[in-house]
Amino acid sequence: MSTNSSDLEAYWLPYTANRDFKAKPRIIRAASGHHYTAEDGSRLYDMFSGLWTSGVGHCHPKIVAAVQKQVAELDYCMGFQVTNDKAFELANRATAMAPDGINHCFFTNSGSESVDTALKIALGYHRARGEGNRTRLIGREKGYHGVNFGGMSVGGIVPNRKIFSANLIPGVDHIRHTHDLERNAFNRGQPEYGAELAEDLQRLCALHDGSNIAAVIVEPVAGSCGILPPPIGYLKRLREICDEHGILLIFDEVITAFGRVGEAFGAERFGVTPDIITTAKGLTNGVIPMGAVFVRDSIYDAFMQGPEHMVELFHGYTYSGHPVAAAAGLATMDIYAEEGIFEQARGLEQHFEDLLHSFADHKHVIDIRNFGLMGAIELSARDGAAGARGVEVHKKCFWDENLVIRNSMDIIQFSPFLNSDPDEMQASFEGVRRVLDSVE
Ligand code: PXG
Repeated sequence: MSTNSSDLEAYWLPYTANRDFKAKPRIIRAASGHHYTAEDGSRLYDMFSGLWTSGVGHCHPKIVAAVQKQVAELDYCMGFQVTNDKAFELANRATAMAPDGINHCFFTNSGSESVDTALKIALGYHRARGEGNRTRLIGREKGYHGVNFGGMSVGGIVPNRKIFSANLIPGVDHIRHTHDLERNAFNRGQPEYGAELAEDLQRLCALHDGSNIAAVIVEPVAGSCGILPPPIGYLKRLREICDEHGILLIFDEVITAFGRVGEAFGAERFGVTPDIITTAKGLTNGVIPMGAVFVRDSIYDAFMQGPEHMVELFHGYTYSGHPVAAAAGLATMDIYAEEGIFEQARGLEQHFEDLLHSFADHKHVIDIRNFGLMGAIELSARDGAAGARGVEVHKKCFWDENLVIRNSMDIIQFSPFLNSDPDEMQASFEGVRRVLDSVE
């Protein structure tokens, strides 16, 4: 039996073209700060900060030390009925950063679990208040809310849903997406046009009757579909319509929370407070898997009734509030505060935006979108081979320029470190330009 990493058959990679990958694998064996080390020893600059996860850089010494200490002190303890000290500490720290009125959080292990947890909390909340008829869930076209059945159902990315079409959860509908190449192409930051698309929620309230709708879930800035910042005024209008009909508003901030848009939460940056916020990724800087669902006090309070010996919410994961993950989260919160990470991120926005938009005149580029430290360059598709140009750019960046970027079909995406060095950022985009110049 072989056990070395050169035998590639056993591992079925997620969201990856397995056969193509295994023909010429891209395998990382180490990381430090803003760089990866590949198997052959080459050093690569990470233009995606992990997978939106590792905003303060890889192997940050404070997180490494906290995890090492914790795993030797308390590796695990059950999270049901008995739990650990670090989970409480992290809940206190993280909720202190949340918008006013949001002072409770529920721990999960991923963004997908956070989303499904949030949807369940929304349904349970209405039922606890005697509005059990509010069962309908509303997502948005092009939304990404992870891969579990609830999140996939409210999500709006077609390839993710296609083979499960008949198995999605019932009672879900979608408002229209806000992508508008005609009116908003090459816009910097929030698009000027499209606030009126929030009225699509009124259409669904008229169709289903607003009193039957439990919650609406959107990403404040849609990420996975290729960065769609909210049109100016759009989120505020969604909030108003939700209030008008008694619908809970859920912001999926798995990407946007913890500095990616220059504040602790997108909610803060956009000045719109949802009822529930889902997070993961930046909660622990990606070091140990963990997610958290933040809820308004009124939601938590609605569950805290009935006999006190009874479980209020029949939901939880074996690893909810895992002590080692919580220790990583606490160290991450320390770094955010001590190193002024969100301020650094905010300070890099203009430079990042200028670098991205310097590609506007490139022959392959049909749109550029950005907000905070989230950016996308959309390339035109080759005739009859949608996605081929994007993946070629990804691979050439890796092999020819020692750069890790992501592509989603023909959209190339960037998630710089929150504490990027401006010169390194510039040099990395020069590499991307050489690649774009070299592909057909
Ligand atoms: N919600 C949002 C908004 C996300 O971005 C999830 C939920 C699911 O999280 P987990 O931890 O279950 O993967 C995500 C995940 C990309 C990309 O290329 C983004 C994600 C995952 C994979 C790729 O933008 N985000």
